Amino acid sequence: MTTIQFPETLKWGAATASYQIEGAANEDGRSPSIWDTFSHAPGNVKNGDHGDEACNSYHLYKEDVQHLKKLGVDLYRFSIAWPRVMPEGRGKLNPKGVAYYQNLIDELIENGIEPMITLYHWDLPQVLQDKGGWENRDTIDAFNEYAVAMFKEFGDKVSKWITINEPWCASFLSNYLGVHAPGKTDLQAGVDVAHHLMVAHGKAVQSFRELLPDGEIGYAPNTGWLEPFSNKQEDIDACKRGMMWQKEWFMDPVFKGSYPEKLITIFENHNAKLKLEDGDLELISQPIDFMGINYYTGSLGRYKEGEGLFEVEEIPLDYRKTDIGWPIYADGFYNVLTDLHETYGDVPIYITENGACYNHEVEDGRVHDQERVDYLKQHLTSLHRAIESGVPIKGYIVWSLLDNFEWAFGYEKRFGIIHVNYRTFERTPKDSYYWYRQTITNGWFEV
Ligand code: JJW
Repeated sequence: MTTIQFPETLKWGAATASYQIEGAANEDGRSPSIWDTFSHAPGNVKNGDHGDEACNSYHLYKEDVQHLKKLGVDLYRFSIAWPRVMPEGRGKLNPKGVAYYQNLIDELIENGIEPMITLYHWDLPQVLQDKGGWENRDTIDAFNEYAVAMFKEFGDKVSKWITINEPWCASFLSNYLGVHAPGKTDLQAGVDVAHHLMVAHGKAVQSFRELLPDGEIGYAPNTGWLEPFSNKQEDIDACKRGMMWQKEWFMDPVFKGSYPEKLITIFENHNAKLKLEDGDLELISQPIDFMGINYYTGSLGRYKEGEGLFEVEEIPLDYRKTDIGWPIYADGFYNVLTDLHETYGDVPIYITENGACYNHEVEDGRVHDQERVDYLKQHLTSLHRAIESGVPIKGYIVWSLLDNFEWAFGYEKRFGIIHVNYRTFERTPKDSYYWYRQTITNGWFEV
């Protein structure tokens, strides 16, 4: 037996996002988001699922907070639904929407849990999409207005903030690959949205410094890991190009004040231009307090002529896959974290998401999700190795507290450490919940 021991200062958490758990889509003055539109249009989401009811956390938040309390986490990462608090996209606040988050925050604090707020977890107000959404630079100002309002409403009680969740998903996956809302397949739209999201991030950070100088703010990019199939230079280069799309494209502008030239050229070769305006890079590269990292999967990468934008094919070999089909690659997690540290220096890191999809059901009141426990053990071992290697890891936040609406996969794919019955909304903690609770209590586990 080997003991994997974590520093006492490491913060433990669990995460969710508004559209995935809240439901109450048409209650108390919430307006539709692009995900309401997208999920209600046939063919976009598995089984025609949508977030109208989701986990009903809008009404069951007190029960959810009790599950967090028993779990013993330091942090709860949740997101605010922009169309719930600002139904017109900008301007007037909706008092009932604001009250929901005020109540949730109070409930968390009373129970000894620190809130960590994500401002944008993909539910853009549809009224803004109707004017071009993130392709339109006006949305940058709208986001700043919304962010400032939230800093003013909740900044006295909440010190940890995340601007944008997974900008790669919100831009390229949503506007070039067409998988997520608004479902476009246009590389230029992907490049424009990616850039505008980052400018919006920078603008919100600037506002944050004025309003909440003592708080902490960051963003939460997602990245996998591609390990070169061989030591051939063509495989090494292919993996670098593939990684650049998620990693350097969204991190160089923040930490180096520039976009990777290689990628600008590749986009240009596909008729998509990066449109920079004066001051954009200065805004994006303002110092932030931490970087959030969302990590789930990785594989081997090999050069293949003409394969995708970056001429790299992914080879999962015989790695086991989770129930969503993503290869389990825990070494990639260690590789990403040490690589980020080498590339960008001592920026504090929170793992803002890591977790696994397994679709176990309830049997006699229990959910035996040993596979999820194994996944968490493997990835927490990688995290421990990264900490031992000097990567400044501040916290680990599991995705997700609850089974929930997994975007284009709908309710079929379960990531929770708590099972949700979508008919009754009953919550049943899984074996992984109890394992995580024990690990948090101990500060260590054995492998
Ligand atoms: C799909 C890539 C080819 C969420 C996808 C890539 C290939 C056409 C999980 N993170 O629910 C989905 N998640 O809300 C945020 N992260 O397709 C939180 N990334 O398409 C979780 C990535 C993802 C994806 C899903």
